[in-house]
Amino acid sequence: MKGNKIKDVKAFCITRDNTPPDDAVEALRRDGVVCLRNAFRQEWMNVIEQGIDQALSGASTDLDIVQRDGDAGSFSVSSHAWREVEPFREFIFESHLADIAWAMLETTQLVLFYDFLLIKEPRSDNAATPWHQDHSYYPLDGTKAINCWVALDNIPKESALRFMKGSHRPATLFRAVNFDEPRKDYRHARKDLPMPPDAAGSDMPILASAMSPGDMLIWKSYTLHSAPGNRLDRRRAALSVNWVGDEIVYNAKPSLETYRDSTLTIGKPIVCKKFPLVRCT
Ligand SMILES: O=C(O)CCC(=O)C(=O)O
Repeated sequence: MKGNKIKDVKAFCITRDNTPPDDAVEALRRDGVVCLRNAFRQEWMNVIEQGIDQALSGASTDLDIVQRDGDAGSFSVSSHAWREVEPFREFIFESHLADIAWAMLETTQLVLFYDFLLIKEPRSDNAATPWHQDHSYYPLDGTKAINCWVALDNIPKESALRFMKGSHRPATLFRAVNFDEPRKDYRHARKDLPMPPDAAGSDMPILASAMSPGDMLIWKSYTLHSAPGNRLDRRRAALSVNWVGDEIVYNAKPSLETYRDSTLTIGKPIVCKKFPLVRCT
């Protein structure tokens, strides 16, 4: 970051019919990340909170709760819970989320990839997320993949996600890093890939924005991003929903079970029961 001042992520309001303005689509294309303010009202936040209660009390079968050395608070990570957690299913399939994702991804086909809940409890200071790109973890070729990250709490800029502006272009794939122990290799890391660039020594513009509940960040799966731990005395939580579109095909590279299914075929789209087609023209 080389003394770089962190600038705001470009922010937009969704239109009255719950679609993103063209400028937001253009900003995502250019910067690799965009913020939609007030994308979801309190009613949808309440549905997500019901989902969190269920996910944390046993409904999510892929849930990790971790407490880092020296931290008073833990952090919880749940993946691909929509089939077990009814309120998450309701939010993903019955809110206007898919309409927004469809427009932002500029795709004819919109496929649900997985949901991801991340709760950094108060004073989980060391629960930092290292610089990475989401695509490094996916067994997928193609570039039409986005993450729709809905803030559930007030998040000041110093606790917010950070992005390297424009780092999704060209679509260079970097090596997956180990979130738990960044100095050790990630178990599915592809050693033929370069490590992500070191933001500390880079003069690439860094973007970050304070968020309010219901605001949503959308970024491309090749955009480099990171996040600090939660030094606040309150929760810092988000539910993100990841989508893929046209030209995304399975490549069978080693990955977590979350991103695979036994029915997938190399070189073919990933549509199946686990990754359903949600919109198409
Ligand atoms: O919210 C965070 O702290 C990190 C989220 C993230 O990096 C991701 O979902 O890929």
